[in-house]
Amino acid sequence: MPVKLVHVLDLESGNLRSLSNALNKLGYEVQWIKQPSDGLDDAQTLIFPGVGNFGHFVSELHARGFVEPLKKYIASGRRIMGICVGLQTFFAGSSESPGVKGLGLIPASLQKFDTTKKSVPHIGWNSAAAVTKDTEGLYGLRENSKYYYIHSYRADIDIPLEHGWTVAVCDYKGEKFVGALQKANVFATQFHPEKSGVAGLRVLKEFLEGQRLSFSSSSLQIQSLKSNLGLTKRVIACLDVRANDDGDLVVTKGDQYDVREKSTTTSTTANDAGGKVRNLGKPVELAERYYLEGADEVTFLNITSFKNCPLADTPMLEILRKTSETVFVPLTIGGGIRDIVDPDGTKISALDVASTYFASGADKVSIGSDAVIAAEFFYQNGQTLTGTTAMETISRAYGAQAVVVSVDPKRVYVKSPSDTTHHVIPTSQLGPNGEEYAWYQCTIKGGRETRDLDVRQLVIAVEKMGAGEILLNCIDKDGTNSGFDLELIQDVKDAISIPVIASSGAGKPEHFLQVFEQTTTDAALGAGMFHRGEYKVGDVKDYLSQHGLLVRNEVENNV
Ligand code: 1PR
Repeated sequence: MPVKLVHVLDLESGNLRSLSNALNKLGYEVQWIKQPSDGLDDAQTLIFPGVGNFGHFVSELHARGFVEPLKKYIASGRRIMGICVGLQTFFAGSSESPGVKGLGLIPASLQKFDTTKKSVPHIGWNSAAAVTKDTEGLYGLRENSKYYYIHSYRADIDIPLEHGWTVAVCDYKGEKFVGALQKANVFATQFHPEKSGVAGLRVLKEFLEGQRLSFSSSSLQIQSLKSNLGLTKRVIACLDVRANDDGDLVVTKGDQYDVREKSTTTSTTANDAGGKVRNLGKPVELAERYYLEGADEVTFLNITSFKNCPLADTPMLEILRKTSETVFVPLTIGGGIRDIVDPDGTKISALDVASTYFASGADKVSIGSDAVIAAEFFYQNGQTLTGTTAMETISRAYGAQAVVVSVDPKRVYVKSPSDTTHHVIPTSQLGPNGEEYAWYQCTIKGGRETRDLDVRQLVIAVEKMGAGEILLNCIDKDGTNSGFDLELIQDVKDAISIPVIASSGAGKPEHFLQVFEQTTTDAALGAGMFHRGEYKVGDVKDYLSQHGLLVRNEVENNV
Protein backbone atom coordinates (compact mmCIF):
# COMPACT_ATOMS: atom_id res chain seq x y z
CA MET A 1 0.00 0.00 0.00
CA PRO A 2 1.44 3.44 -0.87
CA VAL A 3 2.38 5.55 2.12
CA LYS A 4 -0.14 8.25 2.87
CA LEU A 5 1.71 11.48 3.31
CA VAL A 6 0.77 14.73 4.97
CA HIS A 7 2.93 17.83 5.07
CA VAL A 8 3.11 19.75 8.34
CA LEU A 9 4.59 23.20 8.80
CA ASP A 10 7.17 23.13 11.59
CA LEU A 11 8.00 26.53 13.03
CA GLU A 12 9.49 24.83 16.09
CA SER A 13 6.82 26.12 18.43
CA GLY A 14 4.96 23.95 20.92
CA ASN A 15 4.18 20.30 20.97
CA LEU A 16 4.32 18.99 17.41
CA ARG A 17 5.04 15.45 18.57
CA SER A 18 1.42 14.95 19.63
CA LEU A 19 0.19 16.11 16.23
CA SER A 20 2.55 13.78 14.45
CA ASN A 21 1.53 10.91 16.78
CA ALA A 22 -2.13 11.57 15.99
CA LEU A 23 -1.40 11.61 12.25
CA ASN A 24 0.61 8.38 12.55
CA LYS A 25 -2.28 6.77 14.42
CA LEU A 26 -4.51 7.65 11.46
CA GLY A 27 -2.06 5.94 9.11
CA TYR A 28 -0.25 9.00 7.76
CA GLU A 29 3.43 9.73 7.59
CA VAL A 30 4.50 13.31 8.27
CA GLN A 31 6.82 15.33 6.11
CA TRP A 32 7.95 18.37 8.05
CA ILE A 33 8.31 21.70 6.30
CA LYS A 34 10.67 24.07 8.11
CA GLN A 35 11.42 26.17 5.03
CA PRO A 36 9.33 26.65 1.86
CA SER A 37 12.00 24.66 0.00
CA ASP A 38 11.25 21.57 2.14
CA GLY A 39 8.59 20.40 -0.30
CA LEU A 40 5.76 22.93 -0.01
CA ASP A 41 5.34 22.85 -3.81
CA ASP A 42 4.76 19.08 -3.70
CA ALA A 43 2.35 19.14 -0.77
CA GLN A 44 -1.22 18.12 -1.50
CA THR A 45 -2.48 18.29 2.07
CA LEU A 46 -0.93 20.73 4.50
CA ILE A 47 -1.37 21.21 8.23
CA PHE A 48 -0.44 24.54 9.74
CA PRO A 49 -0.21 24.27 13.54
CA GLY A 50 0.73 27.14 15.81
CA VAL A 51 0.90 28.03 19.48
CA GLY A 52 2.04 30.99 21.53
CA ASN A 53 2.12 34.65 20.71
CA PHE A 54 0.48 35.81 17.44
CA GLY A 55 3.19 38.36 16.61
CA HIS A 56 6.01 35.97 17.38
CA PHE A 57 4.45 33.28 15.20
CA VAL A 58 3.74 35.59 12.27
CA SER A 59 7.25 37.10 12.43
CA GLU A 60 8.65 33.61 12.23
CA LEU A 61 6.54 32.99 9.09
CA HIS A 62 7.98 36.14 7.55
CA ALA A 63 11.53 35.37 8.66
CA ARG A 64 11.40 31.97 6.97
CA GLY A 65 9.90 33.39 3.79
CA PHE A 66 6.61 31.51 4.13
CA VAL A 67 4.06 34.26 3.59
CA GLU A 68 3.97 34.42 -0.21
CA PRO A 69 4.46 30.64 -0.76
CA LEU A 70 1.57 29.97 1.65
CA LYS A 71 -0.71 32.41 -0.18
CA LYS A 72 0.25 30.71 -3.44
CA TYR A 73 -0.46 27.28 -1.91
CA ILE A 74 -3.91 28.40 -0.75
CA ALA A 75 -4.72 29.98 -4.13
CA SER A 76 -3.84 26.69 -5.84
CA GLY A 77 -6.85 25.02 -4.21
CA ARG A 78 -4.88 22.39 -2.27
CA ARG A 79 -6.19 21.55 1.21
CA ILE A 80 -4.80 23.38 4.22
CA MET A 81 -5.79 23.13 7.87
CA GLY A 82 -4.75 25.74 10.45
CA ILE A 83 -4.69 24.82 14.13
CA CYS A 84 -4.95 27.34 17.02
CA VAL A 85 -2.56 30.21 16.15
CA GLY A 86 -2.54 28.67 12.66
CA LEU A 87 -6.26 29.58 12.45
CA GLN A 88 -5.56 33.02 13.88
CA THR A 89 -2.95 33.65 11.19
CA PHE A 90 -5.69 33.41 8.52
CA PHE A 91 -7.12 36.64 10.00
CA ALA A 92 -5.85 40.16 9.31
CA GLY A 93 -4.43 40.69 12.79
CA SER A 94 -4.83 40.28 16.53
CA SER A 95 -4.98 42.72 19.41
CA GLU A 96 -2.31 40.53 21.01
CA SER A 97 0.24 42.01 18.59
CA PRO A 98 -0.99 45.35 17.24
CA GLY A 99 0.46 46.24 13.87
CA VAL A 100 1.43 42.68 12.96
CA LYS A 101 -0.34 41.53 9.81
CA GLY A 102 -1.72 38.02 9.43
CA LEU A 103 -2.39 36.36 6.06
CA GLY A 104 -5.61 38.38 5.78
CA LEU A 105 -7.90 35.74 4.27
CA ILE A 106 -10.54 37.07 6.66
CA PRO A 107 -10.63 40.87 7.10
CA ALA A 108 -11.03 40.87 10.88
CA SER A 109 -8.88 40.98 13.99
CA LEU A 110 -8.86 38.76 17.07
CA GLN A 111 -9.65 40.23 20.48
CA LYS A 112 -8.80 39.11 24.01
CA PHE A 113 -11.52 37.43 26.08
CA ASP A 114 -13.15 39.61 28.69
CA THR A 115 -11.11 38.83 31.82
CA THR A 116 -13.49 40.55 34.22
CA LYS A 117 -16.08 37.81 34.23
CA LYS A 118 -14.19 34.55 33.77
CA SER A 119 -10.86 32.78 33.79
CA VAL A 120 -8.57 33.59 30.89
CA PRO A 121 -6.97 31.74 29.07
CA HIS A 122 -10.00 29.76 27.96
CA ILE A 123 -8.73 26.29 28.78
CA GLY A 124 -10.69 23.10 28.45
CA TRP A 125 -13.25 21.14 26.51
CA ASN A 126 -15.85 23.11 24.64
CA SER A 127 -18.03 22.78 21.56
CA ALA A 128 -17.68 23.71 17.91
CA ALA A 129 -21.16 23.72 16.41
CA ALA A 130 -21.97 24.88 12.92
CA VAL A 131 -24.09 28.01 12.55
CA THR A 132 -24.20 28.59 8.84
CA LYS A 133 -26.89 28.05 6.24
CA ASP A 134 -24.42 26.06 4.19
CA THR A 135 -25.46 22.45 3.78
CA GLU A 136 -22.02 21.00 4.11
CA GLY A 137 -20.56 20.39 7.53
CA LEU A 138 -17.02 21.10 8.59
CA TYR A 139 -14.55 18.25 8.52
CA GLY A 140 -15.37 15.78 11.28
CA LEU A 141 -17.19 18.19 13.57
CA ARG A 142 -20.14 16.91 15.56
CA GLU A 143 -22.49 19.16 17.46
CA ASN A 144 -22.39 17.06 20.61
CA SER A 145 -18.65 16.57 20.71
CA LYS A 146 -16.23 18.49 22.88
CA TYR A 147 -12.82 19.73 21.75
CA TYR A 148 -9.80 20.94 23.67
CA TYR A 149 -9.22 24.70 23.53
CA ILE A 150 -6.38 26.65 25.10
CA HIS A 151 -6.13 30.32 24.08
CA SER A 152 -6.73 33.90 25.23
CA TYR A 153 -7.71 35.57 21.94
CA ARG A 154 -10.87 34.90 19.97
CA ALA A 155 -12.35 35.69 16.57
CA ASP A 156 -15.92 36.99 16.22
CA ILE A 157 -18.16 34.92 13.99
CA ASP A 158 -19.92 37.71 12.06
CA ILE A 159 -17.25 38.81 9.60
CA PRO A 160 -16.24 35.27 8.52
CA LEU A 161 -19.96 34.47 8.03
CA GLU A 162 -20.43 37.63 5.95
CA HIS A 163 -17.48 36.57 3.82
CA GLY A 164 -18.93 33.15 3.03
CA TRP A 165 -17.11 31.01 5.56
CA THR A 166 -18.84 28.06 7.16
CA VAL A 167 -18.36 28.70 10.87
CA ALA A 168 -18.59 26.45 13.92
CA VAL A 169 -19.23 28.49 17.01
CA CYS A 170 -17.91 28.07 20.51
CA ASP A 171 -19.41 29.79 23.52
CA TYR A 172 -17.35 30.70 26.55
CA LYS A 173 -19.65 32.12 29.21
CA GLY A 174 -21.54 34.33 26.81
CA GLU A 175 -18.76 35.27 24.41
CA LYS A 176 -19.36 33.48 21.12
CA PHE A 177 -16.41 33.03 18.82
CA VAL A 178 -15.00 30.96 15.97
CA GLY A 179 -14.31 27.39 17.09
CA ALA A 180 -13.60 26.30 13.52
CA LEU A 181 -14.20 27.57 10.03
CA GLN A 182 -14.02 26.40 6.48
CA LYS A 183 -14.24 27.81 2.99
CA ALA A 184 -13.33 25.80 -0.09
CA ASN A 185 -9.89 24.27 0.51
CA VAL A 186 -9.17 26.21 3.72
CA PHE A 187 -10.16 24.71 7.07
CA ALA A 188 -9.05 25.74 10.53
CA THR A 189 -9.77 24.95 14.16
CA GLN A 190 -9.17 27.15 17.17
CA PHE A 191 -9.10 23.98 19.27
CA HIS A 192 -6.38 21.33 19.15
CA PRO A 193 -7.72 18.24 17.36
CA GLU A 194 -4.61 16.27 18.28
CA LYS A 195 -5.47 16.86 21.95
CA SER A 196 -9.22 16.31 21.64
CA GLY A 197 -9.36 12.57 22.05
CA VAL A 198 -11.46 10.58 19.66
CA ALA A 199 -13.50 13.64 18.60
CA GLY A 200 -10.33 15.40 17.46
CA LEU A 201 -8.95 12.36 15.67
CA ARG A 202 -12.19 12.26 13.67
CA VAL A 203 -11.70 15.88 12.60
CA LEU A 204 -8.15 15.17 11.43
CA LYS A 205 -9.25 12.00 9.64
CA GLU A 206 -12.02 13.68 7.64
CA PHE A 207 -9.74 16.58 6.74
CA LEU A 208 -7.01 14.20 5.58
CA GLU A 209 -9.50 12.22 3.54
CA GLY A 210 -11.23 15.32 2.20
CA GLN A 211 -14.68 14.12 3.26
CA ARG A 212 -17.29 16.49 4.55
CA LEU A 213 -20.45 15.14 6.06
CA SER A 214 -23.70 16.83 5.16
CA PHE A 215 -25.96 17.80 7.99
CA SER A 216 -29.63 18.51 8.19
CA SER A 217 -31.01 22.03 7.97
CA SER A 218 -32.37 21.82 11.53
CA SER A 219 -28.84 21.98 12.89
CA LEU A 220 -27.83 24.99 10.89
CA GLN A 221 -29.15 27.92 12.86
CA ILE A 222 -27.48 29.56 15.79
CA GLN A 223 -30.74 29.26 17.72
CA SER A 224 -30.44 25.50 17.49
CA LEU A 225 -27.34 25.47 19.70
CA LYS A 226 -28.10 23.00 22.39
CA SER A 227 -27.84 23.47 26.10
CA ASN A 228 -24.85 21.15 26.25
CA LEU A 229 -22.72 23.79 24.54
CA GLY A 230 -20.15 25.47 26.73
CA LEU A 231 -17.06 24.65 28.70
CA THR A 232 -17.13 21.39 30.61
CA LYS A 233 -15.84 20.79 34.12
CA ARG A 234 -12.38 19.29 33.68
CA VAL A 235 -11.43 16.13 35.57
CA ILE A 236 -7.67 15.56 35.67
CA ALA A 237 -5.70 12.50 36.70
CA CYS A 238 -2.35 13.18 38.34
CA LEU A 239 0.57 10.79 38.51
CA ASP A 240 3.32 11.48 41.03
CA VAL A 241 6.35 9.67 39.61
CA ARG A 242 9.66 8.73 41.21
CA ALA A 243 12.18 5.92 41.28
CA ASN A 244 11.41 3.28 43.87
CA ASP A 245 14.08 1.61 45.99
CA ASP A 246 14.89 -0.81 43.15
CA GLY A 247 15.47 2.09 40.75
CA ASP A 248 12.26 1.54 38.73
CA LEU A 249 10.09 4.51 37.89
CA VAL A 250 6.73 4.10 39.55
CA VAL A 251 3.60 6.06 40.17
CA THR A 252 3.46 6.69 43.87
CA LYS A 253 1.15 8.46 46.24
CA GLY A 254 1.46 9.48 49.80
CA ASP A 255 -0.48 11.32 52.35
CA GLN A 256 0.68 14.79 53.20
CA TYR A 257 3.51 14.22 50.72
CA ASP A 258 5.03 11.24 52.54
CA VAL A 259 5.12 8.56 49.83
CA ARG A 260 6.73 5.80 51.88
CA GLU A 261 4.87 2.89 53.44
CA LYS A 262 4.06 3.50 57.06
CA SER A 263 4.79 -0.04 58.28
CA THR A 264 8.41 0.57 59.08
CA THR A 265 8.37 4.24 59.92
CA THR A 266 6.71 6.61 62.30
CA SER A 267 7.44 9.57 60.03
CA THR A 268 4.50 11.86 59.38
CA THR A 269 6.28 14.54 57.43
CA ALA A 270 7.70 14.53 53.93
CA ASN A 271 11.13 13.01 54.00
CA ASP A 272 13.03 10.21 52.41
CA ALA A 273 13.48 8.16 55.57
CA GLY A 274 11.14 5.34 56.50
CA GLY A 275 9.53 2.42 54.61
CA LYS A 276 9.47 1.57 50.95
CA VAL A 277 8.21 3.95 48.29
CA ARG A 278 4.58 3.03 47.56
CA ASN A 279 4.28 1.51 44.12
CA LEU A 280 0.89 2.06 42.53
CA GLY A 281 1.72 1.21 38.94
CA LYS A 282 3.64 2.07 35.80
CA PRO A 283 3.36 5.67 34.58
CA VAL A 284 2.68 5.06 30.87
CA GLU A 285 0.15 2.28 31.50
CA LEU A 286 -1.74 4.25 34.10
CA ALA A 287 -1.82 7.36 31.93
CA GLU A 288 -3.30 5.36 29.07
CA ARG A 289 -5.87 3.78 31.37
CA TYR A 290 -7.02 7.17 32.61
CA TYR A 291 -7.21 8.49 29.06
CA LEU A 292 -9.46 5.60 28.06
CA GLU A 293 -11.58 6.17 31.16
CA GLY A 294 -12.17 9.76 30.05
CA ALA A 295 -9.58 11.87 31.88
CA ASP A 296 -9.62 15.36 30.36
CA GLU A 297 -5.91 15.82 31.03
CA VAL A 298 -3.08 13.82 32.50
CA THR A 299 -0.43 15.40 34.71
CA PHE A 300 2.92 13.84 35.56
CA LEU A 301 4.86 15.20 38.50
CA ASN A 302 8.46 14.17 38.84
CA ILE A 303 8.49 14.41 42.62
CA THR A 304 12.21 13.89 43.16
CA SER A 305 13.32 16.29 40.47
CA PHE A 306 15.66 18.06 42.87
CA LYS A 307 17.95 15.03 42.68
CA ASN A 308 20.48 15.81 39.98
CA CYS A 309 20.46 13.88 36.72
CA PRO A 310 21.48 14.92 33.18
CA LEU A 311 18.45 16.41 31.42
CA ALA A 312 18.82 14.22 28.36
CA ASP A 313 18.66 11.10 30.56
CA THR A 314 15.65 12.19 32.57
CA PRO A 315 13.36 9.17 32.40
CA MET A 316 10.36 11.51 32.32
CA LEU A 317 11.24 12.31 28.70
CA GLU A 318 10.76 8.72 27.66
CA ILE A 319 7.54 8.53 29.66
CA LEU A 320 6.21 11.54 27.76
CA ARG A 321 7.31 10.20 24.38
CA LYS A 322 5.58 6.88 24.99
CA THR A 323 2.46 8.35 26.55
CA SER A 324 1.93 10.84 23.75
CA GLU A 325 1.78 7.96 21.26
CA THR A 326 -1.50 6.72 22.68
CA VAL A 327 -2.93 9.47 24.85
CA PHE A 328 -4.60 12.25 22.88
CA VAL A 329 -5.48 14.66 25.65
CA PRO A 330 -3.21 17.36 27.11
CA LEU A 331 -0.19 16.23 29.07
CA THR A 332 1.42 18.36 31.74
CA ILE A 333 4.83 17.67 33.19
CA GLY A 334 6.07 19.11 36.47
CA GLY A 335 9.19 18.75 38.57
CA GLY A 336 12.56 20.29 37.87
CA ILE A 337 11.43 23.06 35.50
CA ARG A 338 14.11 25.61 36.37
CA ASP A 339 17.62 26.64 35.34
CA ILE A 340 19.74 23.56 35.90
CA VAL A 341 23.35 22.51 35.73
CA ASP A 342 23.93 19.03 34.36
CA PRO A 343 26.35 16.84 36.35
CA ASP A 344 29.04 17.58 33.71
CA GLY A 345 28.72 21.31 34.43
CA THR A 346 26.63 22.25 31.38
CA LYS A 347 24.18 25.05 32.19
CA ILE A 348 20.67 24.60 30.83
CA SER A 349 18.08 27.37 31.10
CA ALA A 350 14.56 26.70 32.34
CA LEU A 351 13.36 27.61 28.83
CA ASP A 352 15.57 24.90 27.31
CA VAL A 353 14.40 22.39 29.92
CA ALA A 354 10.80 23.23 29.03
CA SER A 355 11.53 23.06 25.28
CA THR A 356 12.95 19.57 25.77
CA TYR A 357 9.74 18.48 27.48
CA PHE A 358 7.52 20.12 24.83
CA ALA A 359 9.50 18.37 22.10
CA SER A 360 8.89 15.07 23.91
CA GLY A 361 5.11 15.42 23.98
CA ALA A 362 4.24 17.77 26.86
CA ASP A 363 1.66 20.49 26.29
CA LYS A 364 2.23 22.37 29.52
CA VAL A 365 5.01 22.53 32.06
CA SER A 366 4.30 22.92 35.74
CA ILE A 367 6.69 24.93 37.90
CA GLY A 368 6.77 24.48 41.68
CA SER A 369 9.78 25.45 43.78
CA ASP A 370 11.24 27.85 41.24
CA ALA A 371 8.01 29.86 41.14
CA VAL A 372 8.17 30.40 44.91
CA ILE A 373 11.76 31.63 44.71
CA ALA A 374 10.89 33.91 41.78
CA ALA A 375 7.88 35.34 43.65
CA GLU A 376 10.01 36.07 46.72
CA PHE A 377 12.45 37.95 44.51
CA PHE A 378 9.56 39.81 42.84
CA TYR A 379 8.42 41.23 46.20
CA GLN A 380 11.97 41.96 47.42
CA ASN A 381 12.47 43.95 44.21
CA GLY A 382 9.47 46.24 44.62
CA GLN A 383 7.24 44.03 42.46
CA THR A 384 9.26 44.53 39.31
CA LEU A 385 9.57 41.91 36.63
CA THR A 386 13.06 40.89 35.56
CA GLY A 387 12.00 39.19 32.35
CA THR A 388 14.37 36.36 33.18
CA THR A 389 12.31 34.03 35.36
CA ALA A 390 11.31 30.60 34.09
CA MET A 391 7.70 31.72 33.90
CA GLU A 392 8.48 34.82 31.86
CA THR A 393 10.86 33.16 29.43
CA ILE A 394 8.67 30.10 28.81
CA SER A 395 5.50 32.14 28.59
CA ARG A 396 7.09 34.51 26.04
CA ALA A 397 8.16 31.65 23.82
CA TYR A 398 5.23 29.26 24.18
CA GLY A 399 2.39 31.39 25.54
CA ALA A 400 0.95 31.72 29.05
CA GLN A 401 -1.30 28.72 28.43
CA ALA A 402 1.74 26.44 28.46
CA VAL A 403 2.90 27.55 31.93
CA VAL A 404 1.27 26.07 35.03
CA VAL A 405 2.41 26.93 38.54
CA SER A 406 2.04 24.11 41.03
CA VAL A 407 1.51 25.34 44.58
CA ASP A 408 2.25 23.20 47.67
CA PRO A 409 0.86 25.12 50.65
CA LYS A 410 0.52 24.16 54.31
CA ARG A 411 -2.06 25.62 56.69
CA VAL A 412 -0.79 27.80 59.52
CA TYR A 413 -3.40 28.55 62.17
CA VAL A 414 -3.57 31.86 64.01
CA LYS A 415 -5.85 33.10 66.77
CA SER A 416 -6.29 36.50 65.17
CA PRO A 417 -5.48 38.05 61.77
CA SER A 418 -3.18 40.48 63.60
CA ASP A 419 -0.94 37.57 64.62
CA THR A 420 0.64 37.50 61.15
CA THR A 421 1.44 39.83 58.29
CA HIS A 422 0.15 37.21 55.86
CA HIS A 423 -3.22 37.03 54.17
CA VAL A 424 -5.51 35.05 56.49
CA ILE A 425 -8.93 33.55 55.97
CA PRO A 426 -11.54 32.80 58.60
CA THR A 427 -11.86 29.03 58.66
CA SER A 428 -14.56 26.58 59.62
CA GLN A 429 -11.91 23.88 60.16
CA LEU A 430 -10.68 25.09 63.53
CA GLY A 431 -7.02 24.74 64.49
CA PRO A 432 -5.73 22.39 67.21
CA ASN A 433 -6.26 25.08 69.84
CA GLY A 434 -9.56 26.29 68.47
CA GLU A 435 -7.94 28.90 66.17
CA GLU A 436 -10.48 30.44 63.81
CA TYR A 437 -8.06 31.81 61.24
CA ALA A 438 -5.45 30.31 58.95
CA TRP A 439 -3.00 31.39 56.34
CA TYR A 440 -1.40 29.19 53.72
CA GLN A 441 2.34 29.01 53.73
CA CYS A 442 4.24 28.24 50.51
CA THR A 443 6.73 25.39 50.53
CA ILE A 444 9.41 24.22 48.12
CA LYS A 445 11.03 20.87 47.36
CA GLY A 446 7.79 18.96 47.76
CA GLY A 447 6.94 20.35 51.17
CA ARG A 448 10.37 19.81 52.64
CA GLU A 449 11.06 23.52 53.19
CA THR A 450 8.61 26.25 54.25
CA ARG A 451 9.04 29.87 53.11
CA ASP A 452 7.90 33.25 54.36
CA LEU A 453 5.42 33.70 51.51
CA ASP A 454 1.69 33.06 51.47
CA VAL A 455 -0.29 31.50 48.66
CA ARG A 456 -2.10 34.71 47.80
CA GLN A 457 1.22 36.53 47.36
CA LEU A 458 2.47 33.67 45.23
CA VAL A 459 -0.46 33.39 42.84
CA ILE A 460 -0.70 37.14 42.30
CA ALA A 461 3.01 37.33 41.51
CA VAL A 462 3.08 34.36 39.14
CA GLU A 463 0.06 35.59 37.22
CA LYS A 464 2.05 38.78 36.56
CA MET A 465 5.06 36.72 35.53
CA GLY A 466 3.12 34.94 32.83
CA ALA A 467 1.69 31.80 34.42
CA GLY A 468 -1.45 30.67 32.62
CA GLU A 469 -2.90 28.30 35.20
CA ILE A 470 -2.53 27.32 38.87
CA LEU A 471 -2.36 23.72 40.08
CA LEU A 472 -3.42 24.20 43.67
CA ASN A 473 -2.41 21.40 46.01
CA CYS A 474 -2.78 21.44 49.78
CA ILE A 475 -0.35 19.40 51.86
CA ASP A 476 -2.81 19.12 54.77
CA LYS A 477 -5.37 17.53 52.46
CA ASP A 478 -3.12 15.44 50.20
CA GLY A 479 -4.00 11.75 50.33
CA THR A 480 -6.56 12.16 53.10
CA ASN A 481 -9.61 11.28 50.93
CA SER A 482 -11.51 13.86 52.95
CA GLY A 483 -12.37 16.25 50.13
CA PHE A 484 -10.76 19.37 48.70
CA ASP A 485 -9.85 22.42 50.76
CA LEU A 486 -12.76 24.54 49.55
CA GLU A 487 -11.77 27.61 51.55
CA LEU A 488 -8.28 27.70 50.07
CA ILE A 489 -9.55 27.11 46.55
CA GLN A 490 -12.12 29.91 46.60
CA ASP A 491 -9.64 32.28 48.21
CA VAL A 492 -7.18 31.68 45.36
CA LYS A 493 -9.90 31.94 42.72
CA ASP A 494 -10.88 35.33 44.11
CA ALA A 495 -7.32 36.63 43.86
CA ILE A 496 -6.54 35.95 40.19
CA SER A 497 -8.15 35.58 36.78
CA ILE A 498 -6.16 32.64 35.37
CA PRO A 499 -7.76 29.18 35.71
CA VAL A 500 -7.28 27.09 38.84
CA ILE A 501 -7.06 23.31 39.13
CA ALA A 502 -8.21 22.15 42.56
CA SER A 503 -6.04 19.35 43.93
CA SER A 504 -5.48 17.27 47.07
CA GLY A 505 -8.02 15.38 49.12
CA ALA A 506 -10.31 13.81 46.51
CA GLY A 507 -11.61 10.48 47.84
CA LYS A 508 -14.90 9.96 46.03
CA PRO A 509 -16.98 11.44 43.18
CA GLU A 510 -19.00 13.51 45.67
CA HIS A 511 -15.88 15.53 46.43
CA PHE A 512 -15.64 16.60 42.79
CA LEU A 513 -19.28 17.69 42.81
CA GLN A 514 -18.65 19.60 46.02
CA VAL A 515 -15.65 21.50 44.67
CA PHE A 516 -17.44 22.40 41.43
CA GLU A 517 -20.63 23.47 43.19
CA GLN A 518 -19.15 25.26 46.18
CA THR A 519 -16.22 27.02 44.51
CA THR A 520 -15.62 28.56 41.11
CA THR A 521 -12.68 26.27 40.34
CA ASP A 522 -12.06 25.54 36.66
CA ALA A 523 -10.88 21.96 37.04
CA ALA A 524 -10.34 19.33 39.71
CA LEU A 525 -7.66 16.70 40.01
CA GLY A 526 -7.54 13.33 41.70
CA ALA A 527 -4.69 10.91 42.27
CA GLY A 528 -4.88 8.27 45.00
CA MET A 529 -8.54 7.36 44.56
CA PHE A 530 -7.84 6.50 40.91
CA HIS A 531 -4.49 4.75 41.50
CA ARG A 532 -5.88 2.54 44.22
CA GLY A 533 -8.73 1.55 41.89
CA GLU A 534 -11.43 2.77 44.25
CA TYR A 535 -13.05 4.79 41.47
CA LYS A 536 -12.56 5.23 37.75
CA VAL A 537 -12.31 8.64 36.14
CA GLY A 538 -15.56 7.74 34.36
CA ASP A 539 -17.31 7.24 37.72
CA VAL A 540 -16.55 10.83 38.62
CA LYS A 541 -17.78 12.12 35.29
CA ASP A 542 -20.96 10.05 35.42
CA TYR A 543 -21.66 11.35 38.89
CA LEU A 544 -21.12 14.97 37.84
CA SER A 545 -23.28 14.46 34.78
CA GLN A 546 -26.09 12.89 36.85
CA HIS A 547 -26.03 16.02 38.98
CA GLY A 548 -26.44 18.31 36.01
CA LEU A 549 -22.83 19.38 35.44
CA LEU A 550 -21.46 19.54 31.93
CA VAL A 551 -18.67 17.02 31.32
CA ARG A 552 -17.00 15.51 28.28
CA ASN A 553 -18.18 11.95 27.95
CA GLU A 554 -17.01 10.85 24.52
CA VAL A 555 -14.22 8.34 25.06
CA GLU A 556 -12.28 6.19 22.65
CA ASN A 557 -13.92 2.87 23.45
CA ASN A 558 -17.53 3.97 23.09
CA VAL A 559 -17.38 5.49 19.62
O1 1PR B 1 9.38 21.96 42.78
O2 1PR B 1 9.17 22.50 40.38
O3 1PR B 1 10.60 20.62 41.09
O4 1PR B 1 8.13 20.49 41.24
C1 1PR B 1 7.97 19.37 42.05
C2 1PR B 1 6.54 18.93 41.88
O5 1PR B 1 6.39 17.68 42.56
C3 1PR B 1 5.55 19.90 42.50
O6 1PR B 1 4.47 20.04 41.61
C4 1PR B 1 5.07 19.22 43.76
O7 1PR B 1 3.70 19.45 43.98
C5 1PR B 1 5.31 17.75 43.46
N1 1PR B 1 5.68 16.96 44.64
C6 1PR B 1 6.87 16.97 45.26
N2 1PR B 1 6.87 16.07 46.27
C7 1PR B 1 5.67 15.49 46.28
C8 1PR B 1 5.24 14.43 47.20
O8 1PR B 1 4.08 13.99 47.18
N3 1PR B 1 6.13 13.98 48.07
N4 1PR B 1 3.67 15.69 44.96
C9 1PR B 1 4.92 16.04 45.26
C10 1PR B 1 2.69 16.51 44.96
C11 1PR B 1 0.48 16.46 45.08
C12 1PR B 1 -0.50 16.27 44.04
C13 1PR B 1 -1.34 15.08 44.37
C14 1PR B 1 -2.59 15.70 44.90
C15 1PR B 1 -3.77 14.81 44.81
N5 1PR B 1 1.60 15.71 44.84
O9 1PR B 1 0.01 16.16 42.80
O10 1PR B 1 -1.44 14.35 43.23
O11 1PR B 1 -2.36 16.12 46.23
O12 1PR B 1 -3.63 13.70 45.62
P1 1PR B 1 -4.91 12.96 46.20
O13 1PR B 1 -5.98 13.12 45.18
O14 1PR B 1 -4.49 11.53 46.34
O15 1PR B 1 -5.22 13.62 47.50
P2 1PR B 1 9.39 21.43 41.41
